[in-house]
Amino acid sequence: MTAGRSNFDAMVAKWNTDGYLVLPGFFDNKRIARVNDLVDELWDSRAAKPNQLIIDTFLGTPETRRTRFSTVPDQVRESPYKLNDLYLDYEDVRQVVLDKELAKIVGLLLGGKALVFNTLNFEYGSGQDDHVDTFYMPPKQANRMLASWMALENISPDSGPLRYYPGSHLIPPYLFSNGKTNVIGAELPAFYSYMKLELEKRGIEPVSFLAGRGDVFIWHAQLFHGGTPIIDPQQTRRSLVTHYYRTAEYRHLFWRLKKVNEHGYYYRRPHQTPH
Ligand SMILES: O=C(O)CCC(=O)C(=O)O
Repeated sequence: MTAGRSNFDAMVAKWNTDGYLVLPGFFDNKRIARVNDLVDELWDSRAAKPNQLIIDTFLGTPETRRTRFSTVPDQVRESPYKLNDLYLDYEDVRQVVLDKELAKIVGLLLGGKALVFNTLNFEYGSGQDDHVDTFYMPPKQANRMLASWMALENISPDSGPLRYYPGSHLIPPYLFSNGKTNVIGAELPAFYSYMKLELEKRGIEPVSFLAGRGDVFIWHAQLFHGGTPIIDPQQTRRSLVTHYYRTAEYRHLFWRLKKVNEHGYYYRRPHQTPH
C-alpha cells in the first residue's frame, strides 16, 4: 500500500476524530503466512529448542499464568493464550510490525519515529475486558503511544473479535487514586461507571472488527477497546498486537534502541518475568 500526502492528511484527520484507522488488506498472504508459520514452528520445537519466550496461558480464567513457553504442555494451545514479545527474537516479526509503510504511518500519527516495545500473538479471542492501553504502560507524553492489530486469518463473528468505541479516545483520561492512568483493580467499578456515562453523553456504541486476513487496525492508546466474548471456543482468531511509543522519548536509552528502517526502531529489553 502506498499513501500520498493527501492520503496522509485524510488519515490524520480521521485519526483525530475517531481514534483509529483501518488499513484493509495491508499485508499479503505471504507475509501473514510467515508469522503463522513461525508460531507453529515455535510450538512444535519449544521443548527441543528451548527459547526465552514467555506465554500468558488460560486467559480469562482463574488458572491464568505467565510462564516459560518452552515448558508448557500442548493442551495450553487449545485455549486462549498470549505469546509475548516475539519481536525481541524474530526478524520476521520485526519486518511485519515495522513494515516500512506501516512504520511510516505509525510515525506520522505519533509525530516522530515509531518504537516497538511489545508484541502479543493471540491464537484465540482475548476475551479481555474493555480497557485503555494507558492502564498498563502509559507513554511518557500524552498521545505518544498507539497499537496496531493485524488479522492473521479471516475473523469470524463467533471467535470473539476485537471491539472498540469510535471517538472514545477524546474522553478525558480517567485518573485512579494514584493520580495516574495506571489501573488500580479495586477502583475499576468507578472507572466503568465513568466510561458508561461518558460514552452515553457522546452517543458512542461499540463496533466489532470483523477483519479479513491481512487487515490492520491501528488504535490510539486512549481508545476504549477489548475482546468480545468467545461464542465458539473451537474458532481460532489469530492476531498480532503491537504497541508503539515515539522514539524521541527514549533517546536517553539509546543502547536499547535498534533500528529496523528509516521509520522505525524496536526496544531491546529482557523478556517478561514469569509469575
Ligand atoms: O485482541 C484483543 O482482543 C484485545 C487486545 C488488546 O486489547 C490489547 O492487547 O491491548
